[in-house]
Amino acid sequence: MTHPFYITTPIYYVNDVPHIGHAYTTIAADVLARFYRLRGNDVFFLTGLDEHGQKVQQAATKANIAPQAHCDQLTPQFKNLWKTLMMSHDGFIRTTDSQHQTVVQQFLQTLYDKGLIYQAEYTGWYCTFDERFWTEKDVEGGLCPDCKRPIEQLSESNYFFRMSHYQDRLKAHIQNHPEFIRPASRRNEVLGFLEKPLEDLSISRPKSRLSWGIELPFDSAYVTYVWFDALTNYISALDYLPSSPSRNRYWPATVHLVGKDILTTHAVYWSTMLMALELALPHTIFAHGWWTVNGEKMSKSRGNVVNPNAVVDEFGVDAFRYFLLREVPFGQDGDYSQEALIGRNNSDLANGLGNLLSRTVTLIQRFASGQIPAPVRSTEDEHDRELHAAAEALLQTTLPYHLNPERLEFNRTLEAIWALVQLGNQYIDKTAPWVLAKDPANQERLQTVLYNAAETLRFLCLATAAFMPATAQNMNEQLGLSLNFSHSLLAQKITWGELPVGTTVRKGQSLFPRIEATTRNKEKHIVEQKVEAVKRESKEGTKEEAHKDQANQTGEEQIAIEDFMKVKLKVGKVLEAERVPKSNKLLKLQVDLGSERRQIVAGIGKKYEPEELIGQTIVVVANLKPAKLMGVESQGMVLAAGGKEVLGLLTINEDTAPGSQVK
Ligand code: ME8
Repeated sequence: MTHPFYITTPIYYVNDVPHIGHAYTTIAADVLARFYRLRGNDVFFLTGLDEHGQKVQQAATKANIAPQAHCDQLTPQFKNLWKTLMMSHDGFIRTTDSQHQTVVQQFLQTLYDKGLIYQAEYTGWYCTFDERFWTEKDVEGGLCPDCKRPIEQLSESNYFFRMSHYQDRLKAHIQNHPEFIRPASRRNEVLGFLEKPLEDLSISRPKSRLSWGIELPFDSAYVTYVWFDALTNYISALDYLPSSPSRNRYWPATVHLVGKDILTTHAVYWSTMLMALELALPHTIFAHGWWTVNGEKMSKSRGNVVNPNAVVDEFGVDAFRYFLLREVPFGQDGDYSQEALIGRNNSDLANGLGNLLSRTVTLIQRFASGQIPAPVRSTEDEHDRELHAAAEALLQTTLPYHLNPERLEFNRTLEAIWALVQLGNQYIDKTAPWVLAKDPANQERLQTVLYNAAETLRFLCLATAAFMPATAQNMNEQLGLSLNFSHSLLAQKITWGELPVGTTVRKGQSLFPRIEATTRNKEKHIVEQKVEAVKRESKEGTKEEAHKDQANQTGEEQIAIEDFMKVKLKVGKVLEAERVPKSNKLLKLQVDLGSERRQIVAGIGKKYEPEELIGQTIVVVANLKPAKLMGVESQGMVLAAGGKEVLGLLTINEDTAPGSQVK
């Protein structure tokens, strides 16, 4: 019943602390692992560290410590980051583990015994950084064709794996298995690479040049090439990391996730090694794209390496997970910038999902005593049916389709989930429960609407669980559901209408507070206002004089257009609304102004219920000095008709983006 599903990430070099690139692959693997566990698969998710080889030895030498001590010091940095990012790996391998080293030596010995490893003198161009030889024809101007660093000519006796023997078999395998290398563009690249004669692979390094590695079992003067060591991890781990040896259970891997930088080593070296060892090839090797930062290659020397810990501290783990997988199709390159992350956080997460949850819980508390009401089927209309169909299709069809290991369209999956978020918000706007609540004749319809809003969120909880585990759990708690995400909840068909009636909802913290964006803008805003205030004070006297002269004949004071233009009016969308305690007039609104969110206290509580306002597009005076009303800070003013008595709020019917200017 439960198909084994083995997913791996590259094992990362311990030459430095982990960065956003490492986080990316590992997050993608985690989403898959969580999703397939929810689907009832027997998942083994492996990640770990590549601890041998030149890069690590060099880093240790630089730090002036022994390589093993260096690795031991850096390992917790990776392990802790994976905890912070909520990784659910089942195994964490270190290539210095003795059990791993044993398997590497077994593989080497097997190939040696079969005559597939031989010794030969080799002269070539060697790149220390990439730890590989290049042939004369690859090299241009004394530089490594890959990393463009200077390379040197080296001649040494080494051991070679007869990789060239497998060229035709590998080509045929790739041609006959379109799912083997994904995406298709990368498959074509590998096929192109295989058009040239495939050379044998040097799999040894003389200890005189590199001592930090696994010794060849048949010649103690050498250690093995770090890639022979590292690639073996995918199999050696299965012998000792699961609770019982599981090579037969999980091999061949369902999917090796790798960055495009290491596709050749996986598609060619690893595949031919497996062929020589008479082991099955992985089902899919998926090469994802490369992240740059603010349009630039990420590098220590540029000082632009993104530390995932810092991003999570600032924006939260799920905003980070969401951003990385939503922003860019998995096989393509992407650019990371804080602005882009803030934008996604504010629009998709806070205004989208966060808003849907918060308004639904508020509405249920207000109009159904905080308990999920029973729907009355006879009151259903096409809005309900649309929601129902979209939610079921999302879980039953869309997610499994896009998250198929051959496809891995994480961004499309999230787009589809967010289409349901949007539909849910539109459903509340259209059905307007606050209007229904005004007429007892609409009670049954109101119940149906509130039920359906909550039911949509149950589907969204299940749909987002693999991507954003903390958020799904938070939603689960606020909705009073008792979903246990460690169970295979998606193994059975999820049917609309299974949400239990009578469950008590609990308003919790907002899912995605826009702390950083708001604080940043607020600080800027306050500074700007202080500057304005100083300017105003210095002009006070002259202004008063001028105003006296400007009264028109009707007695109404006239102002110049410049004066009017000083008032910055903007379109705002009401995200949240509640009453200010002990006041029957004041409402506290959270308003989306596009780039920021503002809290505005408005004296419209006699005219409106808070729930009526959520989702309304209004007009806000955006450059008003902040003030406190009944102890609550107000960062702007809403426009409404009327004097002492409010007659109506100024709203905009057209679909206008929050933050748009009003003049
Ligand atoms: O290559 N964008 O380790 P490594 C996207 N030890 N992904 C990135 C990235 C970026 N800018 N930078 C790194 C090794 N990655 C070997 C692997 S496997 C048997 C041995 C990710 O520490 C991406 O997954 O250099 C890439 O393949 C991997 O980190 C390289 O990590």
